[in-house]
Amino acid sequence: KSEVEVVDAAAMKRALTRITYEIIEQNKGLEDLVLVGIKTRGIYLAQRIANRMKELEGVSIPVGELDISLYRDDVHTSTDSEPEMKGSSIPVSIEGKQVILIDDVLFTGRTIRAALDALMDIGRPIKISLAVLVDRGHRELPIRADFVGKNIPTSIEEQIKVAVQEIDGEDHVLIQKL
Ligand code: 3GP
Ligand code: 5GP
Ligand code: MG
Repeated sequence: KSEVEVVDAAAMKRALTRITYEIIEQNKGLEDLVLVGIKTRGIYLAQRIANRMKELEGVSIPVGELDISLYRDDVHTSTDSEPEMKGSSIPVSIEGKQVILIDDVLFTGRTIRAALDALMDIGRPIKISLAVLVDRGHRELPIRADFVGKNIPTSIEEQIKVAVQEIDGEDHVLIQKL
C-alpha cells in the first residue's frame, strides 16, 4: 500500500484562499451568500473559507452543515448504494440566497445530488454552486464543481485521503494506491 502526498499544508491553504477569491469574484452581493459544508470534512473547509472571507472582505458569511451519508456504510464505491440525508443544521433561511455547497472530495456526484435534494426541501435558493477541495473524477451524474482546489485524476481502485487540522491534526491530501 503506497501513499503519495499530492497537496501539502501550504498548498491546501493556497487552494482555499484562491477558492475564496473566486467566490468573491463570481457572487455579487456577499450579503446573500450562505456556505453549506457537507458532513465531516466539508464543514471544516466551509468554516475556513468563511474565515478567509472575513479577513479579506470583512463580511461574516453564515455556515451551515449537511450530513449526507451512504445508506449502506459497508461500501464506499458508487452505484450499489445511494447517499441519503441524515441531518442538517443551517443557521439562516436559504430562501433567495446564493448557496455554496462545500465538500472535500467530488467522486461520483451522488452525494451532491442528495445534497441538492436536501437543500430544495429546506428552501428555494436563487443559486447553488459547488466548491470541492479535490475532484478525483469518475462522475456518474451530470454534476461538476464551480470551484476546484485540485483536480486529481485517479484510478477507481485508488483512494484520496484528505486530512484537516481540526480532525486529523494536519492538513494534506494523499493518494493511496492499494
Ligand atoms: P468525510 O466525512 O470527511 O468526507 O465517508 C466517510 C469518510 O471516509 C469520508 O470523510 C471520506 O473522507 C472517507 N472516504 C475515503 N474514501 C471514500 C470513498 O471512496 N467514498 C466515501 N464515501 N468516503 C470515503
Ligand atoms: P460521491 O458521492 O461524489 O461519489 O463522493 C463524494 C463523497 O464521498 C465526499 O463527501 C467524500 O468525502 C467521499 N469520497 C468519495 N471518494 C472519496 C475518496 O477517494 N477520498 C475521500 N477522502 N473521500 C471520498
Ligand atoms: Mg466528504
